[in-house]
Amino acid sequence: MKKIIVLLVLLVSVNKVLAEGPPVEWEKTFGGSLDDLGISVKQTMDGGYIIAGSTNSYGAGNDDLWIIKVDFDGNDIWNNTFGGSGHDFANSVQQTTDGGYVIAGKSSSYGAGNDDVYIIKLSADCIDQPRSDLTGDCKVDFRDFAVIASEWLDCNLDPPETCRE
Ligand SMILES: [Ca+2]
Ligand SMILES: [Ca+2]
Repeated sequence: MKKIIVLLVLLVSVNKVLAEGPPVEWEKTFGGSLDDLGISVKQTMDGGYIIAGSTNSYGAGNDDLWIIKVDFDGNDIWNNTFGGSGHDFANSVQQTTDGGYVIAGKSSSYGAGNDDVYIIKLSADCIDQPRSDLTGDCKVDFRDFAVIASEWLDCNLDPPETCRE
């Protein structure tokens, strides 16, 4: 009886080891003919993903820090390289509460010599800017109201259009 239980336990654990993981929803590659590397990825508020890494295929020469924004299905929304003629890498990326992004890495192109800490802050994505967004942060909130209010005040409470040249 003991032997049977041991055998059953073994079978169950072997089954666990051999179990397949979840199915692939999508997979993508980004890059050119030289070395390109993803280091950090995070899901973003819009359901897409932000990826940080480095590219030798594009940019200013040697490795450049490479940021890629993809949508929910992994389609490239935008991408950008940062760095100079030296070696520039991203280590980590995440979205910030203002909808922008902050990236940490290292750069030998800039700074005091050899590798230096390299931090980049990007503002929020603004692919569809609302018409009433006057502050350029891609959303309509009290800051836009403050801009309108100050325009009316500047115009002695007449419609601001009448004060514009
Ligand atoms: Ca490549
Ligand atoms: Ca570079």
